[in-house]
Amino acid sequence: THAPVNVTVTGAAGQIGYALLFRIASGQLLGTDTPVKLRLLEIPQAVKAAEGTALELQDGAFPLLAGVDIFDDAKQAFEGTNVALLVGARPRTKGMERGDLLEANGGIFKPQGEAINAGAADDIKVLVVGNPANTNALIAQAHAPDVPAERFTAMTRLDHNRALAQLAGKLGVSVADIKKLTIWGNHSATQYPDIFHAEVNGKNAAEAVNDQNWLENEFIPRVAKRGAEIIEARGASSAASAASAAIDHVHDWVNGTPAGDWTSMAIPSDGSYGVPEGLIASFPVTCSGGSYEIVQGLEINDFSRAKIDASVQELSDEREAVRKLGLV
Ligand code: NAX
Repeated sequence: THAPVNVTVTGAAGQIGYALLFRIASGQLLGTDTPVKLRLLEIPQAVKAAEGTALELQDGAFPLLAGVDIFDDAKQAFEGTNVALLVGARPRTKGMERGDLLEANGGIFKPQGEAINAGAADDIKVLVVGNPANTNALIAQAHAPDVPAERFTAMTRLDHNRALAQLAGKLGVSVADIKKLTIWGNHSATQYPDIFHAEVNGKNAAEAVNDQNWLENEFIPRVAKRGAEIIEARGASSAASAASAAIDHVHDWVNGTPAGDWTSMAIPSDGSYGVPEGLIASFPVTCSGGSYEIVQGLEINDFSRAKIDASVQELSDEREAVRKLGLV
């Protein structure tokens, strides 16, 4: 076994936090030979609720859980941390303009970026889940100049997993039969789930589907609007599935993607596929040895190009908006 890995979770008392913490404590984030120390960050009003969750974590008697500490101060919460899951964010409330939303989240992700810069471990890996996830990641990254930029990522794995499930359902196969699916762009309604390079039991998925109408008018909108569908059905937003995707994202980043497959992560663009450098955009990536690489050389057809460009344009607009607010 290794020394305990410090994992900081923000928004720990929220609904994603509640689903996420038990999965981490059980060893599903980093592997079943890696003990973890949890560092929970909450706002002062929610610290008591986080303490309640910590009691339940204790009652889980998880052999890999080496401790739980609770903070309402970012500097302390990120001290020595190896993995940071930034879940807590300011949701959009009724009548809120986009500028207000970005500004409110700037008030959260700027100090958290600074705290990561000041005190996190050298091998820090950051996953932003709290929305608008891509741009929140950009803000945090901008305030952590001493941390390599590529350590800041945002979550599109839930979208990836949703797309896998929809495609498997359409073709009557298991999700395990599908490989090389990609989410491109922003974690928002403009995201583009791409099946043109995906394989189903070794055959091209788009050819296996052979139904452009389904692709355009059912699959893509269903994946992109799945969050709203869940809210409608459940009366609350996706929580356990979001937590599960966060586990998958970090697990694969740390432990690698399987040979012959890739996953989707929103990462700082290096200019690949015409995505402006620096934008935190979702790409097809492979992971190995604790780092990731964008899958290169995929042919992008006109249909995909237009969808990718539209989502990337939205990311550029968000970056422009936070630049104007002085947040990046
Ligand atoms: P909840 O409202 O249940 O929990 C959020 C928690 O964050 C609250 O306990 C709150 O006190 C805490 N918080 C707020 N500001 C904080 C700060 N500055 N420091 C520490 N904690 C803070 O929301 P939940 O359902 O858990 O969702 C969390 C975030 O995930 C939301 O922004 C949501 O939009 C986002 N999602 C992102 C997804 C993705 O795929 N990237 C999917 C699921 C989810 O919608």
